[in-house]
Amino acid sequence: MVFVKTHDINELTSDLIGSQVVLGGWVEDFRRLGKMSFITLRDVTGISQVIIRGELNSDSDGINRQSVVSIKGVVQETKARDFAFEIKAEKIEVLGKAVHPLPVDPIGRVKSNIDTRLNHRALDMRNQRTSSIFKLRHYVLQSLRNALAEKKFIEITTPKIIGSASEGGASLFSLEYFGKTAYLAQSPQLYKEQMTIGLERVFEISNFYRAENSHTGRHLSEFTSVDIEAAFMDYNDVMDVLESLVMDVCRFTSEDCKAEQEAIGHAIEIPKSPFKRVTYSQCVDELKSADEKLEFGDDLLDSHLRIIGKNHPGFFFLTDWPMKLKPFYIREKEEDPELSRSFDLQYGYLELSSGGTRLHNPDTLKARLKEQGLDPAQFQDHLKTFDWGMPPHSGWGMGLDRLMTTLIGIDNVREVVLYPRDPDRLKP
Ligand code: AMO
Repeated sequence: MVFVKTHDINELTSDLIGSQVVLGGWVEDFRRLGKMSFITLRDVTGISQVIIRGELNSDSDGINRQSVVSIKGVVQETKARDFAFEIKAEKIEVLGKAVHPLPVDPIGRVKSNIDTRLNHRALDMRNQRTSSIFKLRHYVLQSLRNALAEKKFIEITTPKIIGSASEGGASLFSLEYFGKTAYLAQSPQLYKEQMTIGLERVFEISNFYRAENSHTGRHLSEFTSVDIEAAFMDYNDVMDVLESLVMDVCRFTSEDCKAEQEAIGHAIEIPKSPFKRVTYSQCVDELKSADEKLEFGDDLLDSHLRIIGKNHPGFFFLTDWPMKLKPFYIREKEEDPELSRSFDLQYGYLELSSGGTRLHNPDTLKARLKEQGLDPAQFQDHLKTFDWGMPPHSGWGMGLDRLMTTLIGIDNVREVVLYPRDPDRLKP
């Protein structure tokens, strides 16, 4: 029994030369050369070379690639180019044998398509590119949480099983809930607005659910949303918060995640700040001059956004959408009530976030619900909080999975989600 790990591979230093250590990891390569054998051992932190002289113990016979092993040995200097040190093995124990051949080659020498990799995701995670994507995702979350806490936002967790639609009726998954119908939350919209009453500035990072039958590289049935809501802020203020977070994430990952960028083969760019703010009306003019047939008030189709995205590459805000295209909770511009205090954050054609200033007057909110064909009685639990001293507030929701794809320069959200859910994928 040697499997109590004393060190991760990246903890081996010259101070340890001559000392006994116990490492644990996976056999990336195993070669016999006469009476010597060499193991390339990988753990989550790096790779090391292990040297076995002669037949060490019966277990070393059974070693094959990708099995998990525990190795007790002494750290020594090495002549091998790719390693800082090597371990002279004293005892090896195979803790879990890997079958041969494996359904996915973790080294990536044999390429697998994305469906095969997703069907064997845990094994795919031993691939350096894949694991680096998820390490980056971890650092992005860490950076977002730190930046929001610094801006005095309080993290909340809202329910995901809800009794009525959070944003109106569309795209809801329903489920049976002790004899009643419940739904999976599409967003924390109503709860996050309500929380501004007591906490002023809140954020949530959670999974939400959309029953959209979309088959694209940017839509999932279950996605991770980063949401904020802030009392006493206007939509311009929350755009500033969003821009500052995106800048922080890009700077932090670009500077501190060099190994991950190298493994992915993509250098994270630090965008130019401030991000451009382009109004919806300006986009309509740009589309008309590109001979697109559309009028003020029409929604922007994917084909339109591709043109706008070419005109404005990288991050930019698309602001001041017509009121009629926006959900019931968005507030109008007093100086031009056909327009809303709203925005999307775009990365070229891709929508990363949308948000705006909210209505906080309960009478106007009730009237707007009716205008949009929604029944205020269905929103009673929400509306009653507006009589308890609701502050003016604004917020946004950002798709974390989409943000990840822009950072690492790929166009399929499935690459950055552990076990993606889409209309064709419910397992594993
Ligand atoms: P919206 O519906 O625009 O706004 O969603 C916000 C952001 O969430 C991401 N997103 C998705 N990502 C992957 N797959 C999906 N099916 C999917 N749907 C949405 C997008 C999108 O920009 N309550 C408002 C936000 C607010 O005003 O605070 C909302 O949910 O990146």
